[in-house]
Amino acid sequence: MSPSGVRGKFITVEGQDGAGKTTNLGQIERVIRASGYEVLRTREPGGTPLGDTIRGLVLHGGNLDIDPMAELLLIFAARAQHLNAVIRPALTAGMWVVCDRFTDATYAYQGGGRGMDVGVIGEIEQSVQQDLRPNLTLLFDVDIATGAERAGERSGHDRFESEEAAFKGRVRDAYLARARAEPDRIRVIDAVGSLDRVQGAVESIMREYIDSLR
Ligand code: T5A
Repeated sequence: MSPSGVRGKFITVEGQDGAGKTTNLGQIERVIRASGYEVLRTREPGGTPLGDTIRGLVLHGGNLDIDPMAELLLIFAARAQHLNAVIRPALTAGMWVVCDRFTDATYAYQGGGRGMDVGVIGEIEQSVQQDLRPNLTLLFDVDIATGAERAGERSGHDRFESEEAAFKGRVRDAYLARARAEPDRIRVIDAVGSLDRVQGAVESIMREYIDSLR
């Protein structure tokens, strides 16, 4: 059951750094459009001028010695703005929203990676989002070495990409634990294979979801 006023569907895309989320967003959008729905693509942290400013701090504020609780609150501050200025209005207008990362990333990075209390994350989530949760989440899963190798091909690593392998392992474990807890919403894609295979899996999950609505 959707929250009141929401007519569109909220699709989120998750995974470790370098898993291939961004590469596959276009494919997700194409399947949705081909089924006759309008789509808005956005990302977190970001999606608004305030959110992009916070993104700059959280990803590149390596010199700021950001406290984990401050990081968590900055991410939810960006999310509050994004939800109220962009995501809710689009869903209310009947558009589908495809978001590159959302609150599962907070549970994975701040909860799993940084070890923040997931009960606290849940309380802030409830205050900021009320009853809004993603309808479907595609989790791109790769082993740590593959993710690091793919992310490593870019120059200038952000604060999370610069973390040690143990942090990345906890992020992956937290994502997979969430997928086990919510298998209907979070669909895991083995993203180690060729792009063709990954795109085939994306297409079949999206088609199955859209068919289930008819
Ligand atoms: N964050 C975010 C938090 O800590 N808490 C939160 O609540 C939120 C919302 C955001 C950072 O913020 C943190 C987590 C993140 O570290 P980001 O830029 O949105 O950063 O996320 P990144 O994961 O850094 O994005 P990346 O671009 O690194 O990862 P993607 O999008 O998963 O990977 P992508 O698609 O750019 O692909 C990486 C490379 O791999 C290749 C691509 O061509 C590209 O070169 N590739 C493949 N190669 C071979 N085979 C395949 N199947 C391939 N798929 C992709």
